[in-house]
Amino acid sequence: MSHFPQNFLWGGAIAASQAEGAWNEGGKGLDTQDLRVFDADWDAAQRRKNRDINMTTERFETALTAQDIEHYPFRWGIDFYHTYKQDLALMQELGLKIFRTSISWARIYPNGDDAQPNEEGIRYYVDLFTECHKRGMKVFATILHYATPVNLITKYGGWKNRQMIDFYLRYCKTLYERLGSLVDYWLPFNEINCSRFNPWNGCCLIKDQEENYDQAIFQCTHHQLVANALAVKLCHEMIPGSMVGGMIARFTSYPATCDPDDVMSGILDENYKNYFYTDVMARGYYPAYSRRMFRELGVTVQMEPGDEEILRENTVDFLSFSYYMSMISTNNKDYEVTSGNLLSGKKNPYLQTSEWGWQIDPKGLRISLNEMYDRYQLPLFIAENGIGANDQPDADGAIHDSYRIDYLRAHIEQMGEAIEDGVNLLGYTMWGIIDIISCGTIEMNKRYGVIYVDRNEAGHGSNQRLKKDSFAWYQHCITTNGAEI
Ligand code: BGP
Repeated sequence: MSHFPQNFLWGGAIAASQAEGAWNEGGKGLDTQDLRVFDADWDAAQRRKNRDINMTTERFETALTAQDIEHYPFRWGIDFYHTYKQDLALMQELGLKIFRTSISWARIYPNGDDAQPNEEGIRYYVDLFTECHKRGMKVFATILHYATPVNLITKYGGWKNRQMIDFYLRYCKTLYERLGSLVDYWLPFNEINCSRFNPWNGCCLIKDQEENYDQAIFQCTHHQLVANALAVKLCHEMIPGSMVGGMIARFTSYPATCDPDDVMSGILDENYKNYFYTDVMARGYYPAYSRRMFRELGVTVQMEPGDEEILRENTVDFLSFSYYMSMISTNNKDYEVTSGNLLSGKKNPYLQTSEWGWQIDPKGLRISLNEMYDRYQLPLFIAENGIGANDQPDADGAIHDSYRIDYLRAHIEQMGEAIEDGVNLLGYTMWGIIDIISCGTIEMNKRYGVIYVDRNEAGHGSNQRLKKDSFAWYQHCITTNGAEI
């Protein structure tokens, strides 16, 4: 028996920079993801050390002129730019109702400040989204999924400069004008809370150039929150009835024990890592607890006259989030630390972890859905969920990813429970529906897809697509609307 409404949007998600490749084709300019370096020969320790949560001047300047593409995986991705028709045919075979991807800002405005948009870039997304609809899929479009035109950093200083709001809104206006009839759900920013946990991806900061990193992070965040609100306003004006959302990376956290100190630590983690961002986007104002957060960080956010009205009058139509794992909250240093999406945290003794150390917690998804719906009474959308694993084809080329089926089944079960709890859940776009470059670790071997891509961490391989065992499983899940998983 299915808990899911008949119009539930079963889908899959990717991001332009992690999939398209064609980094300098079709008129595209250089963007921040093209500058992230990776070496397939790095061992585990070097991979951990070199994860560029913080970009450096030296690495930035080296990458600006680098012509080798092997060590810049986002420059080749899985060549989705050229293979999207075959890939969407596979997604149609899966039975997807909706496809989430991001639009590459540097394909539309190669330098971010160009007088005119790049027509070839617009045409690519018109073709891509038209192909989605032809194959029975709605489109969930992320306007900015980290990849910002580099010229906006070198010439204007990136998101620290309030002028970025104008450049971003001009980009939004072009998208609404030229793609408005092809997009069903708009998302201005992917994981707008990422700026705190990966300041390069989130807000293009180069750590060694910042005297007060936290100050820069939260000023950039303010500019993005204002931009998010103005993107909502503009979309509603240009496309009446449009659905424009907000998104965070959901860092669900539990108190390690019933010790009141742990409980308070849990409240602060939930507020500071999650709710600060969704409160501003969904309630329309900076929450009272943010004053203490900023005081303790030594941050003073510079607001301009009118900012508070912009935030209050332009809240989002739905909230979405990525959900992979959960953490625990405590000030007790004795807890073992484990990895997670965008951050590390303390290990929960009741949970298993993925190969990359992320704690697998399906019930945490039900908890997150209940808490967010109860807080805002807004429709919710799970924009990302999945398990990264080093899938290997066996002798006959099959990929038996039973661990992925187990992970997805457990999380979809909990989605059904949340809907039974009364949560209005619009849809679910499984992350990395096809293998793509990992955003956090830049590894091709951290695979999420139900579709395997024959490409190694140096970008070599046939680039052929293979259906994993999870392909047929997800296909049946969709066919039965979540009843038979
Ligand atoms: C989220 C990003 C995605 C994706 C996902 C999985 O934070 O929005 O782009 O990368 O994390 O993380 P990773 O690719 O690092 O395994």
